Amino acid sequence: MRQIDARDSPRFAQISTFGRLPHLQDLAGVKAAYVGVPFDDGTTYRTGARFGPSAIRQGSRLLRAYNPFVDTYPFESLNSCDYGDINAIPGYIEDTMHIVEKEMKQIASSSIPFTGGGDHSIALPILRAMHQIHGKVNLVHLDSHYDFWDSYWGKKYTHGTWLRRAREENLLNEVIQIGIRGSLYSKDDIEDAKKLGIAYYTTNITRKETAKILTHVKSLKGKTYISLDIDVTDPAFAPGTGTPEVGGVSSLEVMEIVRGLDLDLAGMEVVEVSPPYDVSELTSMLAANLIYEGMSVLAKKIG
Ligand SMILES: [Mn+2]
Repeated sequence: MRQIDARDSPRFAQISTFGRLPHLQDLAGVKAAYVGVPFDDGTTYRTGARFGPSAIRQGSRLLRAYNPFVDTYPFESLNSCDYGDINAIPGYIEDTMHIVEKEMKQIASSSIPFTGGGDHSIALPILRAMHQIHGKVNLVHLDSHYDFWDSYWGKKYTHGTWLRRAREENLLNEVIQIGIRGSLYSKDDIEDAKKLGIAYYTTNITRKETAKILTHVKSLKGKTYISLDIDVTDPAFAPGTGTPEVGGVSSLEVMEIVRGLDLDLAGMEVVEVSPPYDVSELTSMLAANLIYEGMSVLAKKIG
């Protein structure tokens, strides 16, 4: 679809939608839709990601029609739109997960969703929806954190436990994590990655051996979902997030990884953007650009 061109209407004008695209809930003919999930009751440290979906829209006002790095017009070739937000219920994580699963199943039955979070707990109901549509999917998970801890304070559903639940529910085939770093609760966490059948690359490997990682990703067979926690990026580039870890990749490095994710794509999410901790829209602009790059790679493949 045609976005509002900044040469016709200044980019600071008009109602905020992703990429200045039309807001549509009838997805007939739409190949890719931006979907907001404004929920942050799964956070274990700083809140604020409920404001992520709208901040990403605001951060997308500078996106132009043509992506010269991927050589594509993603919005036009995917007939993209902004679906709006799924109505999360603050304070009620399990009710919200039911709502997200049901609505995402409907959305993903006709279009490929590009979701703006929201904290990372929203990944579990989205993966349940993906499983209902596609069967087991592969997961490419960009994050500074493993996110496969068993529970926090005796509770099973948080933004740090969704991946273990997804494994237990048998929703996933292969899982590749990129950008892992930071201190751990115990050395056993590393063993758990093996037990859960998860291949992971730390930030150090990610920086030195990106080509090797992308070859690994390319070897994945079947539908694959991309889950990108904005905290995979160093907080110097993306300060607006709930659980920052220093020593991460740069915004350019994460963009180049996303551009290299040549996949049979089931969907993509960018989560954990927390605008109250952001500076000068750095984080929301990066999130918007990562979604744009993801759409561009898809457009080049199927557009
Ligand atoms: Mn994280």
